[in-house]
Amino acid sequence: MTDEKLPIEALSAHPVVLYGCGISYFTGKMENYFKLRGIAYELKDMPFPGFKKRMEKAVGVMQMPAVILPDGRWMTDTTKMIQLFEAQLPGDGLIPDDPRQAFFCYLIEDWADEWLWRPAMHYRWHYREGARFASDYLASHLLQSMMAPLWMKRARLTMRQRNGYTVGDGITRDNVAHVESGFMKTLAILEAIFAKRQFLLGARPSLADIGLSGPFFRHFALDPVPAEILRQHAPHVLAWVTRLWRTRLSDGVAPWPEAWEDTLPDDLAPLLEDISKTHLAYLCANVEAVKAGQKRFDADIDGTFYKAARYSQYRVWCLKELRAHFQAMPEDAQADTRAMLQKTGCWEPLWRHSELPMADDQEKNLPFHADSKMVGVNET
Ligand SMILES: N[C@@H](CCC(=O)N[C@@H](CS)C(=O)NCC(=O)O)C(=O)O
Repeated sequence: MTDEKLPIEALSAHPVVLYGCGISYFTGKMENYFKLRGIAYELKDMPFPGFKKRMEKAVGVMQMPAVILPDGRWMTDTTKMIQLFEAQLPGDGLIPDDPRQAFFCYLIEDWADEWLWRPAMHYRWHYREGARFASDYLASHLLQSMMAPLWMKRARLTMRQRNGYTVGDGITRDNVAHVESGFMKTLAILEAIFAKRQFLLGARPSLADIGLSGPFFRHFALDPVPAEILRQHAPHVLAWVTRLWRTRLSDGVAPWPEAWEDTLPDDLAPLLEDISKTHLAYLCANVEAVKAGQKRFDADIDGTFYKAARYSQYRVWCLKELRAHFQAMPEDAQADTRAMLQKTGCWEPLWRHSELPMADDQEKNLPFHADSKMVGVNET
């Protein structure tokens, strides 16, 4: 973690600028974080194509969102931005003091960021209702300065997103049913959890909830097709989306549960099993592809074949980060965590590959500079 200091005092007088857009996954995650933490922000549309050069110059990559601090510094990557804020903001925040609880927050956040991205993009761009809604929004908010008729901007956006993130990222006619049944399975697990308690770990919101807000706030609870699924099958999940959005730590929230067993109630086990079969299996297949220098790879995920998915150098780093969080724990906490990971099938894939194909010092300067993007839509 960088030791650069954030201008914490200035945050009370000057809002940070959040460049992104009102239907974006990671912008929505950052908005939930800022609201919960009481950090004032001003959301601004990230205008294309003009913003690209500015952002690449400032932080190395073009992706949403970008945060500009009151002192003018730019940041990117929600995961590392949140960790930096959490390390420097005063008071109890969103990362539990108990390292075992914290580890499961990091794991759930990573799964929500990287795996649930796939069904979120599928439901938005595969269905005509979703693609119409999102392409209209994006064309009119982000592509205003582009000289082309609206229909053409919308068609180009839809094609870009499908080529980049749905059919172009391993989803085929044969596995659409798996993407959707996987989503329904996850939803059923979350519905059972939120029918019983307010937030993932209990009565207090944590980093795990913020991670989950990425896919849910601006995608599943907003896009026409999944939003109707939520209304019909997961009303408690829908209630959690709005609960998180209106919760402020400053209004007083419950303390962290004292006993670690209370934090990881039995009903989190099915979630972890799901994470092991989907996200961790995918991360391992991605490691193999990056090692072999393959820009595209096929993967068997939970018995279903994903064809020609895009490699991701960034997601190799994600796996490295999860391991680093585990290794940073004291030994007794490692033992408890390991037992839970073994019970749920997460342990083996976490360590399957002893060597990770990382670039030198990869992502070392996040959140002020990024070396790679989640997937290189324009690269392959
Ligand atoms: N790891 C990054 C991911 C950010 C990201 O991928 N954002 C999407 C939009 S929500 C994006 O800008 N993708 C780049 C593209 O489509 O070219 C984060 O946590 O901020």
